[in-house]
Amino acid sequence: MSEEYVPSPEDRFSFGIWTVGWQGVDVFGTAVRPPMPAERAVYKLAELGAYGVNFHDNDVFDFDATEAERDERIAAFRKALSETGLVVTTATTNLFGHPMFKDGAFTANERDVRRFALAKVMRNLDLAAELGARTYVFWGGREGAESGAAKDIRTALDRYAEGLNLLCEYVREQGYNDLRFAIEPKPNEPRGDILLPTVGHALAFIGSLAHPDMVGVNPEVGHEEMAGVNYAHGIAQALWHGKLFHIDLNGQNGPRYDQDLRFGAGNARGAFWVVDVLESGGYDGPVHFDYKPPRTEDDDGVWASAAACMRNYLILRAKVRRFRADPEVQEALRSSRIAELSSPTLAEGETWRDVQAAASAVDVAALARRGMAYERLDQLALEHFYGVR
Ligand SMILES: [Mn+2]
Repeated sequence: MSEEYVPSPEDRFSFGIWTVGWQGVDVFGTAVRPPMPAERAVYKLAELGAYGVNFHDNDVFDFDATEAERDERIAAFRKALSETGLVVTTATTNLFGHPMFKDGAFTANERDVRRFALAKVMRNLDLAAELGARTYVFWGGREGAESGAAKDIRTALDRYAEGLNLLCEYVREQGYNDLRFAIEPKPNEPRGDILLPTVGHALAFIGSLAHPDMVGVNPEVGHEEMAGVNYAHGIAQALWHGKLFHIDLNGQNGPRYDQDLRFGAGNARGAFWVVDVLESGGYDGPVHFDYKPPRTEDDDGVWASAAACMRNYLILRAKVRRFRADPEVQEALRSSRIAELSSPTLAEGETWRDVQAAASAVDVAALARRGMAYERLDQLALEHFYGVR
């Protein structure tokens, strides 16, 4: 039975190098674990059954590395990738760690910061393309403010769009045709309020860009739940727009600091519906985890938590499949008229006139009396989730 929960590269699980490499530095405490070279993360993740990795430029080499150091670090990373067969699915830029980015990168008030940030991205786009990444993520964690007069939000959005438009041009002119951009929303932390706080804000913003077809979203479970919204609904809407380019799976217990728990922890029942949406089709990117092994863990704990992300996904996938295949569930779905929502409200050839004319024939009292039977349906889902069916 437990055999089916063993990850393999066909499952397309991927991890950020920074996840298992997190040293546990937080607002109140210093590092609890030693630095982890990117290549060690690659070898260990391959052993655990992962398929790919995602990296920030400064996960591989330091911000102030010399050219020789940069080359040496990239060579070690590359060697680990070729020896393990792990794929670079995704890459991104660290535009938040260095003190120069204290007021943001693309939307920093200081113009020189913005120009440096764009050059830093372009340099890592070259490396990302060389390593075969298909998605390039933008998490604008420092793009925001703590106070009202500090940032003119409409002007900041002008600069945000200007930056992404320039980078789209760069990718097109360099001929990196396989590369797409994905914006990762977050409501707050590290800034008091971050620009593009939710999936909805990001989707609306993308529509105003010069090359909207090149840009999608990378929603993170915890970030949406920090905003109190339903992650499964968020990714379903992103799929509906054709914009779910990437996902960041992890765990969170509601609106509080960004917990970055392993996937399946935190809002576990929410995770069941997340897997249900992903398994129902339409998402073709890697099943990517962006979590942080808690500060309480030593090196063994780091790998236990990484393995658990994949195992929990496979456990939930098996449960979701059993739920969908259960004849009693199928009968309950019929009782709740789930399939009826697929019928367009107007029949072919009808107009508003037909709807208007038919209104008097609708049995209002009968519709008002009839229950939707969602409680029975949801109890079946819960029982599959609890493991008693
Ligand atoms: Mn997070």
